Amino acid sequence: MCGIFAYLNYLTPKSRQEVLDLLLTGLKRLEYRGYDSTGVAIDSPDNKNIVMVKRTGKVKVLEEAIQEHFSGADYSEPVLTHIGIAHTRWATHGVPCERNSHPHRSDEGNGFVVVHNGIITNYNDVKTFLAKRGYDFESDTDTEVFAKLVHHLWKTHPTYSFRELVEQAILQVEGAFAIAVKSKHFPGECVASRRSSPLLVGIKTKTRLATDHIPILYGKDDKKLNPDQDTDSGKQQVLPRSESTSEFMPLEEKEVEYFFASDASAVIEHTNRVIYLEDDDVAAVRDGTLSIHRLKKSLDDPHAREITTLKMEIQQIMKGNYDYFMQKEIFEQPDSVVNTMRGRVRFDGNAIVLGGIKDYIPEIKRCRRLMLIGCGTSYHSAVATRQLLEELTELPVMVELASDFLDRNTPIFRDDVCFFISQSGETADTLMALRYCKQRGALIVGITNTVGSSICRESHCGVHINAGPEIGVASTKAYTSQFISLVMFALVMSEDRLSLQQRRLEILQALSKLADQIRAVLKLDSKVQELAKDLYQHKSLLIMGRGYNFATCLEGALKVKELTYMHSEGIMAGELKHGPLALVDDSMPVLMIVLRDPVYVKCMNALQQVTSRKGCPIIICEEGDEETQAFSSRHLEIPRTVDCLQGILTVIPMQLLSYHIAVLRGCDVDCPRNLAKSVTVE
Ligand code: G6Q
Ligand code: GLU
Repeated sequence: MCGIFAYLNYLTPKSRQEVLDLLLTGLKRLEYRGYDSTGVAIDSPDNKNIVMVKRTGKVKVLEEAIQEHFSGADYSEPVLTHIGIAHTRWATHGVPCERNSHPHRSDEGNGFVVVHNGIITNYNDVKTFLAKRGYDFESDTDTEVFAKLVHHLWKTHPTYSFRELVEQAILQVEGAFAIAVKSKHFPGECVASRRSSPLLVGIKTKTRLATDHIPILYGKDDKKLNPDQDTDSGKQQVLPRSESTSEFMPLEEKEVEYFFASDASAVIEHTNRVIYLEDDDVAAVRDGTLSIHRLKKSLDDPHAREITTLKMEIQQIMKGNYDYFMQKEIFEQPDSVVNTMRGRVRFDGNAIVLGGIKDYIPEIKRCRRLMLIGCGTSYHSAVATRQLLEELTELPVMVELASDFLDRNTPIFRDDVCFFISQSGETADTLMALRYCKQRGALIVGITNTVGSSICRESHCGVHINAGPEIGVASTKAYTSQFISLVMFALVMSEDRLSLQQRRLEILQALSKLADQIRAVLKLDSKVQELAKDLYQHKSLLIMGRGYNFATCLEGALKVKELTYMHSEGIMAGELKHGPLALVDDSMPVLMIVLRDPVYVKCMNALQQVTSRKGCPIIICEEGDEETQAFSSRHLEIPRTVDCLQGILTVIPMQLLSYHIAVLRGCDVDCPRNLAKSVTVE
């Protein structure tokens, strides 16, 4: 969910060239968030239109295009008041290409243009509504519907202010977004809003601001609403005006500059005075006045939004309050798992819709077997969900390391369904395996985090895991989002199996609690840090488990290896007596996962084998499981969830442990030696 940056100067002379430089610099500050394409929109030199430049690739490409398109005397003339908007895109709907890049426009005349971060989940319904009213769409994105919806409201409600038009459009869309909108019909005005995606407003004035708060307003602008125009769009009524009761007034400054951005790293070099918008806030600037509105009034609403003073440096802001991107991504998982399920899992109706594969489900149900193919962490997400897939699809499920799969020239048949799991969507081994299977007539399903990637494009269908860009080389939130995506697929495959409804319901209920349970596990961070101090000077770490948690052992061992350069091995607890037990003595670090699930007794058996050889394992167990805890003074307690989802919770202490050991060993957490984020060579 990438980057928005908008700049409004009011009675502050700036040439269009200076504005474009500001917009480009703002995008450069947001590059670290990961993106695949960019774009800007400014007023044309004659002030009669809006001009846009959009490109796939890096900001540098956009910069070169701007130099080509926007140069000459017209662009060096100072302009007193102007609003420019800019965007870095991480595609979720529509491959990365120029016509899918933002800003998106309402019509040929660029009447309204919008930049958007997030996902409009009901965009198909809105698109149908607008298409019936004569709108043609030029992109494959969800975002475009917003620009055209505002335009439709403008045509049907000519008395509405710009802010009211955007508000009404927001009331009609579902999903997550941060948006900024500009319009040639409302020059010098900007409206921005957010719901589940971050957005802030930076304020720069020549003199110190007269206030530290901006009131929250409700309801209509001072314009009589033409009642008979309110019936045709079926929209929710805008609240009747309730005078702002607060002692604050909207910010009315003479010479002022406003910066709208996804995070403060794009603003800090201009001003340290910012307002962090909250969900459903609508920020509007008109005639230099900034006002904050809310769509719905609730009792616990504050009277005003505070203008805070930033104290962080750019570098610190880019990683939030974290020291590394990987650490930030570990702590993003309560949100990323929700984004993976957003618009797909309907907890009220216990229904699941995976739009990217729903047309292929009948064919998949008739297949001979499922094959899950990937590398590294992506392969582990396949191991983690294999048992559930077998249970709910009642099909044979094979999990394959792409490299070994290719080495064996594995037989593949036309009635095979092959899943290719890849965060980057570019891993060479996985891509080669995809092409091998496609040549043999199998159905190809892509599970990726990168729209427009090779694996995404070459698959017949697929699921976008919507984890947001993952910057750290060591995969964390992509793993849990891949895991969830495969669980959702298993639930879709079994929706018509009467005998499985109870099991499905149990899993759906567990999914609805997952984000909070992940937050609870993250609270173990300082305890894990203490354990890391015991371990970081050792040479090896054995991680043991079985059943639904064998994948966690493999993934945990991989995290330890790639981040700390320590040897680590994921061991199937059932294999202990067949060799690995020889490694155990009072000096070998061991971590064991022992949860109250169908293999609990067998795991306890393994635990006793280890302790009887003087092993002193760290144990990951369920909250309150005193019987298990009795076997070790070092244990991490995690919340109870349904057996097939335990692996989402048990992997998090492993992620944290590998992170803290890496820090203690002075390793480069985000860029471990010898590794790349995407292995595009075989
Ligand atoms: C794990 C690493 C690495 C990665 C594989 C597959 O932390 O990031 O093991 O999982 O290289 O990468 P893709 O998921 O992008 O195919
Ligand atoms: N869903 C929008 C798109 O795919 C915005 C994606 C983003 O957050 O950059 O264009």
